[in-house]
Amino acid sequence: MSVKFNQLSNAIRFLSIDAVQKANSGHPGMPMGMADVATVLFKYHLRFNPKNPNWINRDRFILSAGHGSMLLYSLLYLSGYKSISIEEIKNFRQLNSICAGHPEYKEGTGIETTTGPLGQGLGNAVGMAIAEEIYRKKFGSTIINNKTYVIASDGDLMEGISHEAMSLAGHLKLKNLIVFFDNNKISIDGSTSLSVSDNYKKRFESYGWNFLEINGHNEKQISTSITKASKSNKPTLISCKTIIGFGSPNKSGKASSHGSPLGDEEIKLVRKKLKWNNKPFEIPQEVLDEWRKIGNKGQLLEEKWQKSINEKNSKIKSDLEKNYFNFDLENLESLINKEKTKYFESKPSLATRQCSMATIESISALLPQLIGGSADLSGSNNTKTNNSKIINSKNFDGNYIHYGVREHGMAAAMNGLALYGGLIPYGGTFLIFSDYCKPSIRLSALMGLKVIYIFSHDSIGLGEDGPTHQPIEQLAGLRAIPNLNVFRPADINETLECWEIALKSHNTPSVIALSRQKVPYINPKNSKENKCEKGAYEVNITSHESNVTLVASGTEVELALKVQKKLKENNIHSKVVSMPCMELFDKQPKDFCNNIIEENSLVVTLEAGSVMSWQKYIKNKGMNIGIDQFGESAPYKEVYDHFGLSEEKVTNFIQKKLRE
Ligand SMILES: Cc1ncc(C[n+]2csc(CCOP(=O)(O)OP(=O)(O)O)c2C)c(N)n1
Ligand SMILES: [Mg+2]
Repeated sequence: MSVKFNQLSNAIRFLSIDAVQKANSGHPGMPMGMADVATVLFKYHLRFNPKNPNWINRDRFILSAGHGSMLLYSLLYLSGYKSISIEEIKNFRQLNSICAGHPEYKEGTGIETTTGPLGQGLGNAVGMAIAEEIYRKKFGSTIINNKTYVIASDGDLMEGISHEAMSLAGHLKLKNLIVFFDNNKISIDGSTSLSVSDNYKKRFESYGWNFLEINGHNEKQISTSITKASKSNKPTLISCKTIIGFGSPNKSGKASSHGSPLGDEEIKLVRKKLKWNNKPFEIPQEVLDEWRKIGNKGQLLEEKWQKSINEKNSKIKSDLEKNYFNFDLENLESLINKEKTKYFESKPSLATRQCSMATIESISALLPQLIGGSADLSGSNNTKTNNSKIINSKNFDGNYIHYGVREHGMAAAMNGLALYGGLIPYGGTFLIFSDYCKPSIRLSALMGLKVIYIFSHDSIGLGEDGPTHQPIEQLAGLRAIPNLNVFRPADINETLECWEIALKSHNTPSVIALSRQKVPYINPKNSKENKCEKGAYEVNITSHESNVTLVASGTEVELALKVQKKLKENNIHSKVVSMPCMELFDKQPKDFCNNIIEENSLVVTLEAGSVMSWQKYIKNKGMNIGIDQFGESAPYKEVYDHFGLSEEKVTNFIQKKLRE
């Protein structure tokens, strides 16, 4: 007897129902509602190979409505991914299970990315779809032609980030992006009519999208819409009218099925209604076989693809492998050293944002994988260089994206670019607007992605634009994020070194905070060693008997050196330490740290921002000099002076402290 379509989708429904019930926690409603759409997608359209989840030309499947994660685990288990066994499904939401509540991303498992924070997956998908266009342009459409499919919920489309991401996708005409909108008109508080009256058709058409509307429980309609979407020259939103908790007599169509187990009694009724006479977690062999057949088709697809590559010239083959799997580290090191030597000779005074631009210009010649961009501040962030080639809807043969004034969308898209594989995204805005990217930065860190955030105008040093633009607490906030390196280089030498570290940090994203104002060259001697790699180093010491240690970052290293000079005029010896990256310093052995910041000296930290992240370095004595109030609008030197960050004032503080 042949297996019916609804037996395939019911397998998803019951795995989800049973896993949530066993965990006594989770979201059954969405997987029950979207099981039909997902089954059609996997059965007839999605090109994937469970035997090789890393196949580069696989279609990407992103669950933006990540709370419905049991939908994804069910699909991966049923179609035959090794990563998800039935035991793992039984362990849903338990410690160390791959079947976490909201999985983010796990390489080689079929979990491309799903999101806890609603809307992020949509932004990631835009980045993935851009990545696909870039690859396709480079390698040709017989080699790269994958689609990016997303399931998004009401909540995803209510989030602000969805507006940024969808608008950018429409502008770039990302035709291989197909979003299924789980239009069940229910969110946690109840009917979506409580809070939203958007006309989705008009909304998406105004973005330049193709809009289709279907019954999300009708196999034929679902399949036809995907075929239509595949042929479109625009991104497509398929609005799927579905019933949340489909099959539950008492909870379907209701918010009560969204985020809690259905309960034993109700589950019995669903089993009866959907004619599913199997025990929990039991999938009839013929249903499982049918699902595995769906998965097994992928191996053939990949083999065919591999053959088409083998038929291409070896240059394309090696480029694809090289570009995708690694990049030229050795050449990067020697390039950085060459640049360091050049600047050691000329010792230029430059704003560190200019230093970053010079760095990008030289490394981008070596690294075609670098994909830059800015949220409409290219000239201020200095992210665009003479080697930047603009990507637009007509031509993806480039390395620079004008993201528009869409910081959040940009950051989420950068995560997607990195997730696709082989590309290294960097993108800029002012440090103050890092707050507008924060949820995505946090996810870069959580997922361990190589994304480089370029945040210029990194302090009150931006001057006249005033307190709305002057970051105070931003560095402290970013430093509080685990697995994120926050760099604040002091000159061109440090900027080159920080960029090198960021490029070599395979599982850690980086923030590079850069100044608007000029800084002098401070590096005392030319060395091949990357001193920023240990987070901090001694810049200058006036005597080994010094009793003051000045620890500063970025633009305040210049101030520290000036204070040191003044102290020396008063016979006080000191050491100046530059600390471009706290996270790296904090990982060094104790001896190294104690040697840099000596216990028995008066430790004074200097940074034009919140002192919060510096408090750990002064123990009981010492001083944190910084700014813990909003800035002021004035020429920057006056603002520095106003907040006590002048050589005279800092020197006086220190002398006073020494007299205590
Ligand atoms: C940014 C963000 N805000 C809030 C939440 C909590 N949350 C999870 S699902 C959800 C809304 C549920 O409605 P919908 O998106 O339509 O999903 P459905 O219930 O239809 O599955 C909310 C508010 C979240 N995950 N992310
Ligand atoms: Mg909903």
